[in-house]
Amino acid sequence: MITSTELETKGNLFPGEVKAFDFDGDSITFSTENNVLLRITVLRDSILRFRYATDGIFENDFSYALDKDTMHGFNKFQIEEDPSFITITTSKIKCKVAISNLKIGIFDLQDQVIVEDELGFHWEENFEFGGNFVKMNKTSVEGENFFGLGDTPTNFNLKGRKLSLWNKDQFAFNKDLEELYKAVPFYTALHTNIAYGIFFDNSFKSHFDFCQDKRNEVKFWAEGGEMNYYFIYGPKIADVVTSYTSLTGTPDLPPMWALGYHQSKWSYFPESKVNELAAKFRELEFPCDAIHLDIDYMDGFRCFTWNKKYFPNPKLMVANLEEKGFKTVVIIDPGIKIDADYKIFKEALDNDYFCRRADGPFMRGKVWPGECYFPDFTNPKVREWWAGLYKELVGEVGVKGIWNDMNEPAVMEVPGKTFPRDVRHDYDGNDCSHRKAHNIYGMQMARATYDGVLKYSFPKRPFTITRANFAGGQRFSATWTGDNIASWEHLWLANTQVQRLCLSGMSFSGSDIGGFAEQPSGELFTRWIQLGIFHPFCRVHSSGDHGNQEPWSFGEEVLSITREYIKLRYQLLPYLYTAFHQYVEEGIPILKPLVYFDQEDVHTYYRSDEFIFGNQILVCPIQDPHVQGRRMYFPRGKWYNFWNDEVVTGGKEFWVDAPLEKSPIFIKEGAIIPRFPAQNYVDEIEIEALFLDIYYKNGNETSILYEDAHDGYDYKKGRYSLKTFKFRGKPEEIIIQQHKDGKFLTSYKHLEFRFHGLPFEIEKAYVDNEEVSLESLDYNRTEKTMKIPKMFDLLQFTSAEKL
Ligand code: MIG
Repeated sequence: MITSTELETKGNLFPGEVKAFDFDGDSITFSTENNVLLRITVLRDSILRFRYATDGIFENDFSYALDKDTMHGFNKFQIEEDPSFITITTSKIKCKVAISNLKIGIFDLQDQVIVEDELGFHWEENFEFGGNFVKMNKTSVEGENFFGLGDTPTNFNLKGRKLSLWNKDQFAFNKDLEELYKAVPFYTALHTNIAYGIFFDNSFKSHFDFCQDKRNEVKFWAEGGEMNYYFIYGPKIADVVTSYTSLTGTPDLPPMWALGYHQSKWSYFPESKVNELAAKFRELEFPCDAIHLDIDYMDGFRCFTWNKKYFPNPKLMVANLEEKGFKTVVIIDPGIKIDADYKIFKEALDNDYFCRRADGPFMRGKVWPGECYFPDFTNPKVREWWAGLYKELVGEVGVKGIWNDMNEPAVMEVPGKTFPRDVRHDYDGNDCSHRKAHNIYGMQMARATYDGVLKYSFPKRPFTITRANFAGGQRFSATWTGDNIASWEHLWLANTQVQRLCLSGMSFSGSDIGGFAEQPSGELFTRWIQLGIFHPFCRVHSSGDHGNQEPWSFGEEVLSITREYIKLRYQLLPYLYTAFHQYVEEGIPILKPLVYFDQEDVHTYYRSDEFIFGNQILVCPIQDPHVQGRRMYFPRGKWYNFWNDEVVTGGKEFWVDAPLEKSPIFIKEGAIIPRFPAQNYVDEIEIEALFLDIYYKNGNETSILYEDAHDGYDYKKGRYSLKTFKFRGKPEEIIIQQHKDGKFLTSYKHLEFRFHGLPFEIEKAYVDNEEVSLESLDYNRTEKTMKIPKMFDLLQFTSAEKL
């Protein structure tokens, strides 16, 4: 009997023997007896691109994921040929191509296996779709671990999981769900202390099997397009992630206010409610920088309109909020209401900007406004038009941030909750169906939005956030994890997902704090805030129909605890901003999972509760109700308890106390942590002194501090300040060297040091090799604080006995 799969497909096809190969610059192209082409491009000494064609013809080489400014870097290589293999050797790796079957093996220079093809490249013709399903199988070395893959809501280590990437609106999603809002076909693997990454740059629905079907086999395949992937060598996870992020790009720095606290709900209206909300934050001195308006601000859910009954004068409202230190962020969806009297609809219709079905008519679907058509954001002309639509909203009304939702794209009441596969897309001149464009639709909407918000915010920096995204989409937008639930499991998920997004190039992310669906208890809300202050994007949002989720909705205790944590976030803004700068410049994730922090420590492979915020703060959220503490794992090294300066030596698990008002926070020894005074909103006050908390270490540690004007683009002209502090501690001496870079002059005059864990009493101080009196530094012996002129190069503090 013939099964339906056999009817639909021909079964697996293979390349066969290599017949010839050829060079061209940094590429080598192989052709086989079965008319397969493989082109290997050496992008850098640690990055190889593999591209396969099945009919002897490559497609037009086009990718939305890659950053056009990506640098190729050092890529010298050698080729050797012997009867069985052709070997490509760079200064870091060897890639062997088997002549008999085109299988690939990649080794380090010590001939240690990094990864080898199992079946290798193969494909299957799909008759229904009229194209290939392209497949790759590789062997997995014993004990291999897998990390990454976007927002996947499952265990942090992906070993043993099977997942597919197809952007999907999943209201109140659950753990282990296969498809969610984003598609980031990139993972990092780690075995025998060697890390490497695979970035499968294919926007069709893709699938990954991390040793589930077979315990020593990894598979990835896509339902169309080319087998086109990048191999990225580590050997550190950090190398893999930063290389991937430099391939696919990073965003510009956001305005600092976007790193403040955001308050949202579906929806705040009318204007009087918004004003009350704003007033309440200030009255309670609960810091807040942004208020989000959800779909009800619009007129009948028509994008780029206002409901004039609720918001009679948006410009005035936005200006009044701004005066109190609040930025207004509003939502914009892709669905455009079919309404002949609606200007935006008419414009798109007249210019043929809407997506069409394969046989001609427009793609029609129901979303909030009712029946809608959808702009084809994969068309550059459409993106330009869409960007221009922000002229009024951002340029004139003064809205400071745009929130893009429903761009998976989501369609209501249809099977699959999205467009049918036949819908046509421009794909920047590479005309295709929705099969190929689906996963990048949201990213291209976010891109068009970013272009518009940038244009009309300039010379200020834009803020944009999107729900759906694809690899590389971090260049255009922040993101959040979508419609979660007010449950303890979802607090755990938020923690895992945001760490995962950070390993997937998308550091500017966060969750709906407190949960979107249902209502959190005060305890859950508090614990979630305690986690959320360490997420690069920090917003409370809820569906609004299960009760209130403003921080004062849970009584006095919750209000006062959560306020302290939000204040802590505001105090740590210079530290977070510095981590953001490192992300922008070097692709370093803002949150570092423990395995990223110390991959030589096997204990970290399956740990995901704890993470490092920036470079030196260890955080472990409380993820269970009614507990007074928990066991947590401390990575190797010494850690100061943030609350009482007790020192813990890591490499082990310990119990930590965590009553509701104290969530576990630890500081790496030797760290110098910058701190602002608490403020109600960013730039409320002029900073007169920057606090530096100095955590003593018997040894060395380097800390950095990035500063600029907090908004605008002067920093790109050199008006930034990047300081490197080199701390060196001995039993009776501390030396701090400061290295300064950049032309930005900070407003404050001096630094306020606070020493933690000092093992000796400071009796003598030297600034730039001159002895100064402790009085002149305002040294407070009990508090261990002192004032230091900010421009020093070298500080030395010793006990009297020393000299
Ligand atoms: O169908 O705009 O994830 O944050 O509040 C729901 C209303 C549409 C889903 C988003 C959510 C937002 C909601 N939206």
